Amino acid sequence: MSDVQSLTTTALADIAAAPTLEALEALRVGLLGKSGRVTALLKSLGSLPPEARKAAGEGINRARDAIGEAIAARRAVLEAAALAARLASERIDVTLPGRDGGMGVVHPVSRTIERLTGILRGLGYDLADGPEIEDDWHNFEALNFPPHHPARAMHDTFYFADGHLLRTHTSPVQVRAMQGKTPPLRVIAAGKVYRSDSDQTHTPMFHQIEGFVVGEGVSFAELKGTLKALVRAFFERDFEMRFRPSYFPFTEPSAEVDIAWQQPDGSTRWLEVLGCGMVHPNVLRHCGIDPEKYTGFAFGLGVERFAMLRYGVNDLRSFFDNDVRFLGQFA
Ligand code: 2NL
Repeated sequence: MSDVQSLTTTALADIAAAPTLEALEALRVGLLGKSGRVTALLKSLGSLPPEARKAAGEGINRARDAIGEAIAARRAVLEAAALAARLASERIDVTLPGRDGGMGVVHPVSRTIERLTGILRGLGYDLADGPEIEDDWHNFEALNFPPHHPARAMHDTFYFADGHLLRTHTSPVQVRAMQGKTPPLRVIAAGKVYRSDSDQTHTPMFHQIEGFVVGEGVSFAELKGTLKALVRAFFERDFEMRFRPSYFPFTEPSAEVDIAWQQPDGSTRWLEVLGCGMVHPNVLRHCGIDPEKYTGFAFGLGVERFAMLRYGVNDLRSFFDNDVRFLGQFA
């Protein structure tokens, strides 16, 4: 009996002093586990004389119950302390202000489109929209590109297996805007175009803005006046401009427009900024407009080129890297 008494006294002291849940569990296994000391005492009952077994058994059972209760009580204390420590370490101050992601800015390509379309809307043009996945007819045929004509090879076209393609210019939008309409028409189209071309000055996707006017007696003189007004309003400066003869399948005559651009060293050089011309009679016919009654002019420009000139960007590809350190400068 004194064995049980001293075992219990030591066990209760150890349990009360157990510093961690792991230490407490080790004590439990050592006392109440399969090969624990209390378990061993119970097993030893059989070697006692029969008349002593009952009292000894009751004593050991009381010790076992007392030890079990002490372990449970200590575990509750240690668990409460562990929870409190965890809550303290993971404490979140919900009254702190949130981390600010910063204010976004409009992409310089979008800003340029907004500027150019804003100017042209002020000149009375309507804004048209159309699909980026086109068919051969709207992208080429209607625009007077004959089948197998070498001008098609100038547009490095992305084709789908079923013969559809990614539009190589915004002109198919213009075709759709002409179809079934009665002049006078003033329409602009702006958006993404795709050509399989990638180097310092070409990206496989870029942006175009095109405009056309179709009506009775529309002339090249009006085209020149319109483009002078557009360039002047966009750059907020006057430029010397020249119209250089060129070729597009969809216009005749055609011209490329250069502006006299001031270099940082003070000298000027001619920079090509636009393509334009009088809408080819075949294009009008394809769109259901009578070329004997109506004429039209049209022009097209690369948005990134205008953005680079206006904002002084020298690498076209920086528009598409999505580096916020670059984009953030256009706030
Ligand atoms: C360029 C040249 C141009 C057009 C686009 C056009 C559209 C129709 C009919 C006739 Cl529906 N023309 N668009 C005309 C001349 C030039 O773009 O260098 N773009 C970047």
